[in-house]
Amino acid sequence: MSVKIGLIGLGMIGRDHLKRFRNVISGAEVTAVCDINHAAADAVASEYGVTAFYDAEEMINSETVDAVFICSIGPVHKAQILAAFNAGKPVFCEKPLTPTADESREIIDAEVKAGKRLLQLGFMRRFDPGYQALKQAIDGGELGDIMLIHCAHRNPSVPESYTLEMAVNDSATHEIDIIRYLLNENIVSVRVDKPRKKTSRALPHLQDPLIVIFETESGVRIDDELFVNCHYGYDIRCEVIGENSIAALNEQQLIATRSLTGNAQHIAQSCMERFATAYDREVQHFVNRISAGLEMSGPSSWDGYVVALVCDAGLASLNDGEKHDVVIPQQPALYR
Ligand code: ISE
Repeated sequence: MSVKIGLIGLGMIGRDHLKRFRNVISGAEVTAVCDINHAAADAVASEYGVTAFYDAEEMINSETVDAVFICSIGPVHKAQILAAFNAGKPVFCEKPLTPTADESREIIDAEVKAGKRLLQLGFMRRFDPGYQALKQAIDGGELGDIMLIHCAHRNPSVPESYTLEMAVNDSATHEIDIIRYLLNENIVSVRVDKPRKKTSRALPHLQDPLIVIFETESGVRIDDELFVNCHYGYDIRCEVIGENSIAALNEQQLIATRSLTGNAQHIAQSCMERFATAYDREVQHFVNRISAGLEMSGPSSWDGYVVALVCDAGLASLNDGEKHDVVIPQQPALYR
């Protein structure tokens, strides 16, 4: 029997997932969509032949949905997640879990009280074949002791609504999660450097690029270049420096073109393009767990909470330029 999905939030990523459910995912169908923008909800509902809702809680409690798929903006995640928990329905939530760690803590407490994992968080990079191969190389020991990681997070441009804080909460959040995933350890400190030079392509309220320095429990040092108006493409780089050898994400295209102008490879222009496979795989994973009657697995609320703690420290550093420590409370047994 097909899992009936209620999808909240019809922005760019919400619409991308809608298409994914229609064209790629098996074992599930979107039966309802919800957006506070009535016209958007009505238009998408009629295009897809599904029910439109304007109120998330009403949709979550409706019998037309078995599972909740949250693609709304971060500030409304907490209320929607807690409503889904109350209705006993599994939840997929796009990152960030919540904009602050305090709100994420409330979600942890509610899930621990429920006694089972009800949520999969949308840290799609964990499902990317490249990052998975990097993890395998690290876990297999062939790189030796890991000392440094160089990351770059480049977007062609960002909309006017993108704030300086979003460089940490919305963009660096991906590196924060993937570093923990790759190294199997927590980040203990964070410092944000604001280079004196800034791209003329950035809107005046932004400082772009930024460099973020993280340190992990064992002392691995990570630098993360956040350059969200790089102009040329959506380019995500990660190079892991081990004592014996170095491993890095490769170029993403299957072919390269050789011509009079040289050797060329297409560069993705959006996260939807660059991480298409990862998105497909994370959503199929969510559906498969529900179909099999299993608890949620993969990136958890706990991961979202810990990332939010690092982001809180990152925002403090963005403000004062100092290094900030991250203190992580004991992990509840549910997430071990
Ligand atoms: C956006 O929200 C994403 O999640 C993208 O993956 C990231 O590259 C971008 O910087 C964020 O704004």
